Amino acid sequence: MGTALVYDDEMTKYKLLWVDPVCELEVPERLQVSHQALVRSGLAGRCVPVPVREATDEEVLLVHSAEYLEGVKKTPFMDLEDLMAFTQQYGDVYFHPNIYHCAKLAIGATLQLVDRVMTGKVRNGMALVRPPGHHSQTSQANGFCVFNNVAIAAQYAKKHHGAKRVLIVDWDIHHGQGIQYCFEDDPSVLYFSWHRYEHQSFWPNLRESDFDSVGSGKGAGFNINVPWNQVGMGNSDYLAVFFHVLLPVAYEFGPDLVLISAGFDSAIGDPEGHMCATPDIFAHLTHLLMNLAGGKVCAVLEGGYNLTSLAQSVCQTVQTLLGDPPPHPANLGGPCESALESVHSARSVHKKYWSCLQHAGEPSTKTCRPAQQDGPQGPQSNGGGEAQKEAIAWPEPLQRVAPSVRTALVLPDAVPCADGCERFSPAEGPDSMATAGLRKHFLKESEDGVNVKLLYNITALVGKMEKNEVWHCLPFPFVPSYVLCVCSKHLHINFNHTLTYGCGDTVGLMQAALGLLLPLGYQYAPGLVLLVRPPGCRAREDLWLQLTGLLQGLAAGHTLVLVQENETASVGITASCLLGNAAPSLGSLAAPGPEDVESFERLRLRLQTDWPLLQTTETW
Ligand code: X5A
Ligand code: ZN
Repeated sequence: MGTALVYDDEMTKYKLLWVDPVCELEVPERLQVSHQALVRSGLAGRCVPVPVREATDEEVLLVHSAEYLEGVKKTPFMDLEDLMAFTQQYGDVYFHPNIYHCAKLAIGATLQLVDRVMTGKVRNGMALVRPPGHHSQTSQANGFCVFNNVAIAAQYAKKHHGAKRVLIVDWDIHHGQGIQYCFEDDPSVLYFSWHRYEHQSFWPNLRESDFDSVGSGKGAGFNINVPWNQVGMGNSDYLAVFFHVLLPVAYEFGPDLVLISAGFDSAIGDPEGHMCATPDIFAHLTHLLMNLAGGKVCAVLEGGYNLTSLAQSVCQTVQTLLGDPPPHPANLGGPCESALESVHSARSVHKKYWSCLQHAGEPSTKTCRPAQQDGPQGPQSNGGGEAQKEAIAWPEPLQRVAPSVRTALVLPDAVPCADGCERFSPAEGPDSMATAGLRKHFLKESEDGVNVKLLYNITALVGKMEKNEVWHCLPFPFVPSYVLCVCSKHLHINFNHTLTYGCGDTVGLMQAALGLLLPLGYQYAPGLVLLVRPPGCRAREDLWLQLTGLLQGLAAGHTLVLVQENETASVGITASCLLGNAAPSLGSLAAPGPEDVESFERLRLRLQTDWPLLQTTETW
């Protein structure tokens, strides 16, 4: 397994050859700084390098028309004047004698990645490409894009790897209308996009970028647009959309492959996006997708025009693909009113297609505000080229240092240690004082037979996690109530009952995990996640593994999992999840029971005043 990195500096070898303020942002340095940052941080060295190739005509034709391909094929032989004239036919794009070559490499790079991931040669990966793809359409170039790399990849995965369902997550700040058009009536490809919209006043100014474009015919419900009607959206706004729109639907869909249209113009400092989300948020967006499709995630570069924030965001994404747990994101105060309006609109319009959204409120009547009524704080841009270059500063993401031990296990001597983990047993056992302390604080008098040594090991392990010497651990065997007092800040959510005996079925629990547990956990910002495996949850093994995987996003990866003595069989797979391996896919999920949904909604409503990340509607 491993993480593929597909890159070739040939794709830096085209640029704008005339003056055009609209296109001057799209420079070769975008690719250079992204790749250099990966090399300098040591991340590139941890990836599996995969060579690019040229796409074949047949592959281009999976999405584009023969006439358009023939047209682009002539561009390498054009002089400047012809190139300018050819460019004129399209919007916000430029041609260069070498761009056709690069556009074929950009597709080829993406397909190489899909091949490696779909055949299991690597777990996941990223393709750093230029030109980007998501705006290009059957017969036209658009928005710096020549061929639609990600749309072609989705068709290719279906055709050559038998993928039945492909999820495309487009977190670029522009609407990938080219992808939307391509799969509008196709239920096998779920396209999700958020984008700066400002009531249609932002490029590409399309009516069909609004939340009510849901797809057509058999594809109705398989196109999800979340328009941002104000600039300045931040980490909470992005996470709220993931928790309350994308993730529930994605888990219900159950993709065989996740493609990310990974544009980083949605990050802070970008001259196109004017958003405020910090680069580390991409670690979380990536992490939250990594347990879908059995971990088959391919990120493909789209936009991103602030070279500093672009490079940082690319590093955050790749480091997360490599399996390092994400650092806790800053500024999680909760989503703003405008973001909640977008969340609410998307949920309402999709409730008839997705059972996870069946409790969403009715469509709001006040969503069609006139364009000029924007909030007071938003820096107004006219969508044109003269964006004033105010310097925006943000702290560089902290280096995510990997501890020397990723996953430690405390095990009875008879149980063999799982592959890739370290058996933890401190050289020194507890001295008599420590023993007395442990007994006094954690044990009742009647519990004489308890293994004080094991208890001591667990506390020692937590101490190591506090010092970042270990990320995850799995002590065993365990008697729950003893350990609760060990950590200074913990969030105890009791899933045991539902997980074991379930009023809840897998669907209901998964939806509760996404819509309740994760938002609560993110907002609470625990220093340690204590995950207790309930007795007899073996029938729910895949659900257990999903939880184990997802919860590692919470405490910078400091997860303490407690397993019962008679559950030896689960140690190996649980440990594998802690090591960063994806949980197996749950497949597509059926509708949750109405009782589950109701109690889940009641709880969410009750808690949302204290925990704003739980909100899904603006307050009127
Ligand atoms: C890929 C991408 C943006 C085009 C903006 C044109 N394109 N105004 O980010
Ligand atoms: Zn973009």
